[in-house]
Amino acid sequence: MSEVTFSSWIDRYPSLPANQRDLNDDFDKDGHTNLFEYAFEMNPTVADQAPSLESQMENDRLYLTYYRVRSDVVYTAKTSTNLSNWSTTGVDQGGAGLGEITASVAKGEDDKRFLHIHVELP
Ligand SMILES: [Ca+2]
Repeated sequence: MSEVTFSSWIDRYPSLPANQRDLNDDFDKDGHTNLFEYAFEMNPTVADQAPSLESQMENDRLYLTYYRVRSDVVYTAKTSTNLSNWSTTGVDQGGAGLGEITASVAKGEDDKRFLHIHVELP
């Protein structure tokens, strides 16, 4: 079984122009970089919807459930109270490995609390 890599994945889309094949390109202008589309098994040539992330607040704790697809991608849940400064402080990453992962963070004393998934290819 051969491992899928970013470059083998992007090669599945021959219609992507040569200058739109890097990690940070967004050929379909859907706001998702090619890396993000790779990490969440989206289509980089079609402006598709964001992956299904399920969030819920329970007992003053915010939970975010998502699916880790790629073994070479590092998925990190980060939290913010203002959507501009993000950190992993206090975030429970929900475990290692692939598959369904639920990250969570305590709401704390702040009025607002956000969680998102940051992806990178080391
Ligand atoms: Ca895109």
